[in-house]
Amino acid sequence: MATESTLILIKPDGVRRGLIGEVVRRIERKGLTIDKMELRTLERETAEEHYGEHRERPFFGELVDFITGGPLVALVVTGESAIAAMRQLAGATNPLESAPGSIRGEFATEIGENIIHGSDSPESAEREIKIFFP
Ligand code: DAT
Ligand code: MG
Repeated sequence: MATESTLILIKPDGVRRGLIGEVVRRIERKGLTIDKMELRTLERETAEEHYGEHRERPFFGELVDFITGGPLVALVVTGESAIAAMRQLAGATNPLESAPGSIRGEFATEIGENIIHGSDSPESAEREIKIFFP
C-alpha cells in the first residue's frame, strides 16, 4: 500500500461527448485527489512521446491522429494505490471486454475511442506526468 500519483487523460472523445464531469465525479467518489487539471490540445510531437511504447504498432498513426484531434483534459490524480485504482475505474483497454460499470464499459464501444487514459505503472506515471506537467 502506498500513496501514488498517476496521469489521467480524458481523451478528445470524452470531452466531445460531455463526459468530463462524469469522469471527474468517479475519480472524486473513489476517494482520490485531483492535484492538477488542464484542458489542452496536444501537438503531434507530445502525443508521439506520450505513446512512444506503441510507435511500431500498426495503429500508431491513427492513435496520434485521434489524441491530437481535439481538446483533452490532463489530470494528475493522487491517492492510495492511485495507479491501480484508476485502471480499475477505466476498465479494460477494449470497451467490449471492460467491466460493465467501468468508464470504458459504460461509455465506449471501440478500442480506438475509449474515453480515458491512465498510467499503467509507477515508472509510466512518472514519465507521463513529466510530459504533461513539466
Ligand atoms: P491502455 O490505454 O489500456 O493502457 P494500451 O497502452 O495497450 O492500452 O494502448 C494505448 C491506446 O492505444 C488504447 O487506449 C487504445 C489504442 N489501442 C490499443 N490497442 C489498439 C488496437 N489493437 N487497435 C486500435 N487502437 C488500439
Ligand atoms: Mg497504456
